[in-house]
Amino acid sequence: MNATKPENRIWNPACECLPREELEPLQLKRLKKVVKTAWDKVPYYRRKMEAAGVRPPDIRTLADVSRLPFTTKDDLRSCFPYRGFAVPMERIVRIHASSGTTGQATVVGYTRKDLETWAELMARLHTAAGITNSDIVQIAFGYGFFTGGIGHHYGIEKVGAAVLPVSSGKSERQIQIMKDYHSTVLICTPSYGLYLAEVADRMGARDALCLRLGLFGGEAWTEPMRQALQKGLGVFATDNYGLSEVMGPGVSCECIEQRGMHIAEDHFLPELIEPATGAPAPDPAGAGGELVLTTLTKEGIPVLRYRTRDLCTFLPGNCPCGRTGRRMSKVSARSDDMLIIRGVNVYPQQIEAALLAIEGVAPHYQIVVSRAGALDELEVLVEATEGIFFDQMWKQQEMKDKIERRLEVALGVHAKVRLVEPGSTPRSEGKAVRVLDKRV
Ligand code: DLL
Repeated sequence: MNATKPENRIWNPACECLPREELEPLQLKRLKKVVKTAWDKVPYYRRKMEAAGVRPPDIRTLADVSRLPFTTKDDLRSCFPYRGFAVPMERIVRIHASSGTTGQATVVGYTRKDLETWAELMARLHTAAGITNSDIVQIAFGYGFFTGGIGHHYGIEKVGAAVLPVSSGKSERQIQIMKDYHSTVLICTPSYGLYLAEVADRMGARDALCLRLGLFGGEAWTEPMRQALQKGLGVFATDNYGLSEVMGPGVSCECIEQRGMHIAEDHFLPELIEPATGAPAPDPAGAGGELVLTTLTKEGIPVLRYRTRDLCTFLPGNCPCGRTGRRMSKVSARSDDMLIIRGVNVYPQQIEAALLAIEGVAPHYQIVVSRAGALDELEVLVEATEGIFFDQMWKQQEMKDKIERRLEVALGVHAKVRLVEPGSTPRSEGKAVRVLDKRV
């Protein structure tokens, strides 16, 4: 059963509900300052700005941000390890880094003030999701260079709830801890949350859990996945977004309305662009675009116009919760996750949404891309629920045909479906790897 919607609480109404006519001058003041700091203190930024023919005094309005050059992950990699820092090492008190699995790691340094800002943003996020000082919060994100575990940790402490700093992995032990310590909140990736629901079921522990809230982030997930998490864990599930290059979690978060993630606009200036051209997205509330972020207050590593590669839209209208921060939709995909199958663009999340809308399909799947001669082949391994897989085998062909038809309508290209045994696709303890691309 889904948990009930929590009460609407706001951690810092003075900042989170700031009227836009006050927010924008504050953003402009901070933007000018961060651009000047980047120019003065980080030779890399000065070179890029000079090449683009822009200097700090050219930033007179918020719209002038578009005159600044973009920063990409490769740019940050080129500053490895510390060349992007804008303060001397004596002022850096924490270092995080990306995992480096896809290339040179990107390194982020935080001053004491940056850590205070981060904890404040996390406290806003946790309060927005319904956490109070009575909660017992199990953090099942990895602790370490990854920003998920430690980032959430300090926000929970600031709110005054009790943290169980369990970190990720050892899934049966996670469930045992949930039972023994009466955890009321679970924080992890959505894919790990689903796996934990499955483990709880297997252990017959579901009814012994006291979870009421689930805060999920770190990877893209769909609305049907929210339903699966809410049902599987008995939680009220909210999304939260961030990236290590600009801070970690805390950039944006859903409130209890579950209708888009409020961006902490007093600390990050968001833009939406067309990924192919870099021009402003023509229809931010419709087709949307790639999110670009500029940090407005970070001291250790200021980041100008970071291309996140995350695709989303900006939601129009005000949120009933009272926060004024612009809301971004759930991230629909990463532009670099796009698969081109026989000339058609396919995103893993389109497959997820189509699959989970079909009854009898478990929320676990894997996408395999291969090449047969000159043609790309898309195969989706889909786990059927136990009832269908074991008890109603005659239904399997019917189910497979139904999924293939649904996928073809959703994707515009044929995908071969293989129904596989429950529990047989890979489970993740962190971010799920959904695509196995055998072409590369
Ligand atoms: O994943 C920070 C984080 C930790 C956010 C925990 C939320 C919770 P990175 O490892 O640098 O940082 O990965 C950042 O993950 O560009 C997105 O592609 C993806 N991502 C993060 N949160 C979400 C989300 C952390 N809620 C990259 N929805 C980002 C969709 C997300 N994608």
